[in-house]
Amino acid sequence: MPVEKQAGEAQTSIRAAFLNHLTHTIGRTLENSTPLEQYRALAHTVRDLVMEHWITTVNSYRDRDLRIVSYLSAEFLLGPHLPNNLQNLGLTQDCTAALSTLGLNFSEIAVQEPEPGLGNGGLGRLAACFMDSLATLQVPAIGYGIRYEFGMFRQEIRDGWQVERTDKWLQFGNPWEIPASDACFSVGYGGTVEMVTDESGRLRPLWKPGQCVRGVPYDTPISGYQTNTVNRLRLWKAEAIESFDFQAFDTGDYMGAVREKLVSETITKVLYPSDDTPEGKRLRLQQQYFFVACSLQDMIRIHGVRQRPLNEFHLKWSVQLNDTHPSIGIAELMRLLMDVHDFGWDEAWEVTHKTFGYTNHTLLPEALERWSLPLFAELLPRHLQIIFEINRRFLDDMRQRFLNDDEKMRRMSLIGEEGERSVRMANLAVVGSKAVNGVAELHTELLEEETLHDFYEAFPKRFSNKTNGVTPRRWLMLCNPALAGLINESIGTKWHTELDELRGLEKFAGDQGFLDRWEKTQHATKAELAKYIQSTTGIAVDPASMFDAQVKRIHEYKRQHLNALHILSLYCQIKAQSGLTMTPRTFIFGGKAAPSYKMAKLIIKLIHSVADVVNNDPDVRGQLKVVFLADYSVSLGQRVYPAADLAEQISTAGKEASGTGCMKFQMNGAVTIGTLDGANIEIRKEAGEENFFLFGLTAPQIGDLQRGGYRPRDFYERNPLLREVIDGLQNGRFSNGDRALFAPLVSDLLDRDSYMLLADFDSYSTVQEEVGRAYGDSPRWGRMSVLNTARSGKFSSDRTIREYCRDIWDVPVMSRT
Ligand code: 26W
Repeated sequence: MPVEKQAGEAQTSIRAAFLNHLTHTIGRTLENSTPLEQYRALAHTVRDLVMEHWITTVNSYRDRDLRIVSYLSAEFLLGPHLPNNLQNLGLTQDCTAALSTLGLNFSEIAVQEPEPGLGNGGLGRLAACFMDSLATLQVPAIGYGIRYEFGMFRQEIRDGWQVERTDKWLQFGNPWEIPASDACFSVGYGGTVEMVTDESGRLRPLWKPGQCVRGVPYDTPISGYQTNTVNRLRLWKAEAIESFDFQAFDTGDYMGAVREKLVSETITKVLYPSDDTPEGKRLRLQQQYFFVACSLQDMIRIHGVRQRPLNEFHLKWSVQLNDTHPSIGIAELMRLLMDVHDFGWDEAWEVTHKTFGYTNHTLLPEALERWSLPLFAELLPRHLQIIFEINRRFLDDMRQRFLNDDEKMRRMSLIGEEGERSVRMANLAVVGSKAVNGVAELHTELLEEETLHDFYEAFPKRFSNKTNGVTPRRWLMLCNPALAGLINESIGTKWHTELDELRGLEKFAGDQGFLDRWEKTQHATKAELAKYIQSTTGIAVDPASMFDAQVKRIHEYKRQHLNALHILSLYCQIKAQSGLTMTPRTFIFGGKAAPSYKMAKLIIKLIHSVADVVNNDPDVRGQLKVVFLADYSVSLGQRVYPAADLAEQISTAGKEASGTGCMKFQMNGAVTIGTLDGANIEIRKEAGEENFFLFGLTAPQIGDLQRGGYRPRDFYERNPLLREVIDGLQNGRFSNGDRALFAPLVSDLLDRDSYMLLADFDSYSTVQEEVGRAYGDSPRWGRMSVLNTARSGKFSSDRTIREYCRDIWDVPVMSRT
């Protein structure tokens, strides 16, 4: 049959190409190669196939001459490329078969891939899901970011504490990237701005930077699912302009010449591992300006290649700012247009403010970026002038509209005057963009009504919501092949690119035969995770127990410690009532804490202490197990999401902008226990109230309680179980008698409790009891699980990207039907 013949051909050619790369690219024989070398040969093999599509994509985009989406993001948290690219090419099976004819195991080779961890968490992973959907929907798009030499730190656990290790992901080269030496640019810093007269006799500002570095682009092909489209992710590396300063060398200052190189390359050395708390560090501002300056120069270059005048820049580009990190781009585009390309102010502003869109990703006030004025003036003197001028014109305009409401002007100013004067990047981003969006309904509402309220009043039409999504290709098909297979058998494969099709599963929710298969599949996936847990932590867990997972950055607002308090309360109950039986549960935690975030690190220690107590007490009779999986990453997420029964989304209401982990869990059939926060609200609406475990105060109730003088100690005093747990933390019961260990946590909870754990504890515990009962009722649980998957269609990043394309970017999306 011709189809089989084709499949045979694919296998043969993969096998030949693999052996060829092993010899000629890696320099090894099959017998003498390590799994890492085999991975590298295989990566090259697959990359070659992707590259062929890339060439055709570039040509087709050129012919279509469409507007290009430029996604500017300081983070892209891609996860492993190899399995994803194979899946997109439809070659997973052929590749697996080809390798097995050589006696090799695909999975063993694939795990060798070092993960490109170029992001902290949600924001970076969202950028990666968006790149996947853009390619799959065949939207011309370029992702621009930073090629950090060291990505997110590797987390080790020593005696229950987090220890950070450098992530040397580039140590053995990166087969997925291609340096593009034809598009290097210079980026200046510091120096002075002088007024000079140009040839036409005009007086104009001229920025003379004190330092210059070179940006070198590294391109990673981003393939779409079963399309020929391959988009480009262009990440910039900083290098010295002259890597060898001959003048310095001639005069004998060899060390000085090399130092110059080191200083320049520092800019893209390392990803800042702080999530939500901006470190007012000079290097971070340097990074932001670096990648934005390179990217805008590159866009202008491409615009020139397309033979377009620059006053049409906004017609050919839509530039999305992934949070404020790249928002200096607004001042930079103004500068390029005026100082380099001779535009007048109005002409430049016309182009600039129609070019950008700004997505906000956080409501935490401490996470809104502000740069101290002296630092800004020192690094980017010309940009500061431009920002002052944007601000002057903007405030003049606002003063007229709002009749000299000084208080309002003070709040809206791009320059903060309280304490040390600062540049407010969110205000710059809103003023300089045509569109502003939040990432979930509640989040957008809170932006409009609170955080950015003055701006919303001034420009209501500029604001919209774009609820986040995740790519079902990685987060269901790739990570959960067993469940995906069952779904394919039941409803076909259209859901791969039209996730709403999962609705077709609803009709099986009452079919006991189907539910049995569903459960069997889940059980097998859980058994795989159990094996991983055993091998990495030494802890034996039972796949028949409920897998209750909380994997995400460790942060007080995400309240991993609420989960821990609840586990301790179950433990205390068991200790008080010997023989007490409860639904067996395995609590799975994973996540990194910012290295400087003391309380988050203490929460990691707390989880380990809880694990020590609970896992080793024979009275528990194995009913509760607690595991912390070290070094949470995209690949580890791919193991956890498919194996979870219960997803913990328990942030303080009003604090989680959206959350995207919740969506990955839901797609894989986990049921959520959660607050009315972020995307939980929409997940519950889609899944149906009866298929979601809701607890806790709402955002308005949290606000009221906070304003009315919240007294956490009252909750402690009223709830004996809570008191027993907190007393135990205080008196060393859970820390081998160490009373000092958790003192900072306890005193924070009793005296401040900014995230209102104690106020929500009661409701959380009650609902957890209900969860336990529901899990014991397998037909009920199975039904809830199937319905969660069936109703997760909204949370595909394809839907999100379609909305951005329609409402903000104004670009067409290819229909696949
Ligand atoms: C400069 C310090 C800093 C670093 C990162 C401040 C803020 C951030 C990000 C905005 C944090 C982040 O990743 N936010 C998350 O974005 C996700 C994607 O929209 C949301 O789903 C999460 O709720 C939000 O916390």
